[in-house]
Amino acid sequence: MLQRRRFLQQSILSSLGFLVGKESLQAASGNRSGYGTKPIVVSTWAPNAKANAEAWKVLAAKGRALDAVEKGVHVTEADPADQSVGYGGLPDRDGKVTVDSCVMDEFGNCGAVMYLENILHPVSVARLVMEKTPHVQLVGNGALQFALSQGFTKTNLLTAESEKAWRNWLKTSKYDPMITVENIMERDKKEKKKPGQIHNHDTIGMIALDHNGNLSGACSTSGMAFKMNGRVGDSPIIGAGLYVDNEVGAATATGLGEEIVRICGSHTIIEMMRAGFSPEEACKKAVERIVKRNGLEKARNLQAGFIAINKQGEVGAYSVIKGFNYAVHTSEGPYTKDSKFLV
Ligand code: SD4
Repeated sequence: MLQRRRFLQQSILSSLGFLVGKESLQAASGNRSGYGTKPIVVSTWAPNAKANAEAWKVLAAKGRALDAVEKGVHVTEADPADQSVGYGGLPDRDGKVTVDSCVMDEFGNCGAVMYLENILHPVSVARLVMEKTPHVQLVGNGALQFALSQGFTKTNLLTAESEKAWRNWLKTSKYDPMITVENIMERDKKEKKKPGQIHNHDTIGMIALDHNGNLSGACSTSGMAFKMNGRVGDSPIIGAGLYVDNEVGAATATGLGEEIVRICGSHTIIEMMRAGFSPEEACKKAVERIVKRNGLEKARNLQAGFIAINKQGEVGAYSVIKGFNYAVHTSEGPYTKDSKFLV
């Protein structure tokens, strides 16, 4: 029923557009609550509102969505307080910070770097892989050599705080990517942090729709803390951590990468939106696949969260368990929102 209503809404708006032109259609569909808006930028996790603010500068100046997401992601990559991305990221079990990143533009072009060390802005290297090489993905030392050849310089990404956390972890050496709400609350209490301050999953996935109605996205992470050396998650995998189809929408992910890769999460969401589901419904469908595969009991102990926007600038999100949130910035200003969750 809802689907039908949405379809009718869209058909009416489309015929309006046909009759009175594109600008009126935009006005009609513009900032109406429950409907879409453009330009718009959306990021995984509320603290990434600061990254959105930077991206918004590009969008507000009628710039390209791709430039917006690259600029926006730079903020989080350079922020030592975010221990899941770039500088200050938690290292792997060998004490090495290895970063993964990708971008995708309105033409379906994409680029990615994985298992890259000592580079502050992997998202920009990913963009150059897309723009300057015949390839889509570069990994490890090859990615590093390419970055250096493009003028990037080496930066030690391991901060004293993250090194301390790693040395602390070495005492037990227990890899625990299964994060329950209870665990998070317990850790908050133990570390005397305000609830919600611990974000074991803090990867930035950012998607944007620009003034011209074009979509792009970027994703950047240092991956799961204390992962095996060489491990790569979903974030730099096109179709898993990020997907953009300029006819349909854009989606990106955060959380336990192995689960997101298994269901090709972001691409699944795009296909659901193509089939007529709203961004929120599409994200929910992806979450349902994860939960179905794992069973309820196991799913209760893992987190994966998705955000999506469609071509109209409508936003949606969904996660497996409680605790995922996201940040949005439009011409009406910034806001953050708690995602709905399934389990
Ligand atoms: C990964 N999806 O490497 C990433 C982790 C993440 O916030 O989202 N961290 O699996």
